[in-house]
Amino acid sequence: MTKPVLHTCARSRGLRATWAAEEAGVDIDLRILPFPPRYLAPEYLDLNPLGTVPLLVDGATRLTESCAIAHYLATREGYTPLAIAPGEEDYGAYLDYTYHADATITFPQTVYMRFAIFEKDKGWAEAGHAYAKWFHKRLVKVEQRLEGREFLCADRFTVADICIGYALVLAQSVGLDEGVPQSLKDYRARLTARPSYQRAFTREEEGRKAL
Ligand SMILES: N[C@@H](CCC(=O)N[C@@H](CS)C(=O)NCC(=O)O)C(=O)O
Repeated sequence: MTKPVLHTCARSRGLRATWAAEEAGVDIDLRILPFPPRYLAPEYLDLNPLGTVPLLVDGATRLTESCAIAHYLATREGYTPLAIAPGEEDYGAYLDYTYHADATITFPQTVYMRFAIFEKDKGWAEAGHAYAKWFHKRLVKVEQRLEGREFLCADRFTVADICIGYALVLAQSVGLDEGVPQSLKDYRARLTARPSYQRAFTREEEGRKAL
């Protein structure tokens, strides 16, 4: 079997993939790029014309969606406890929270980042802050799901926790933590205390420092 190559930027959504690789024990070739690669590593566009990270290349298989990559790495050689198989209780919830993470939660976070941080001088900061509010309101589903639960699905840690957990990590690093409920901060603290998260974070930081 080939060794999967993960192209990513430290602390980007690719952290979902680096973290999943550590949890699943998949030996990946981690290639850290400067951010944004579109401008700082234009040759990357030959590999991924979108210019986005992460990109996973595994033989002829190529994926550019962080949550799909996390699920792929967890199931590359068959189902593992990190994923939930069809027929198992919480299979639907597992899919739902895994997709929910980027499509519904990280989406308003990135609009906030663009308008309120990266391009705030263009006069769009107000729109950015409106998306911050939208982000906070959208946490209600995860907040309710975790009432009385340690993890999102099947009473165990899964890729759904990685995908949602990353959005909460991002919230903290981009100044969106004020509107995050305490229960979700506690959940994030449980997730980021995992040795596999720590290893993934450190690997990415080492790659970033070596640029
Ligand atoms: N839905 C994709 C989004 C990928 C994405 O937009 N990644 C950001 C970094 S977190 C990026 O590459 N931004 C730089 C750019 O668009 O040039 C995923 O979950 O991986």
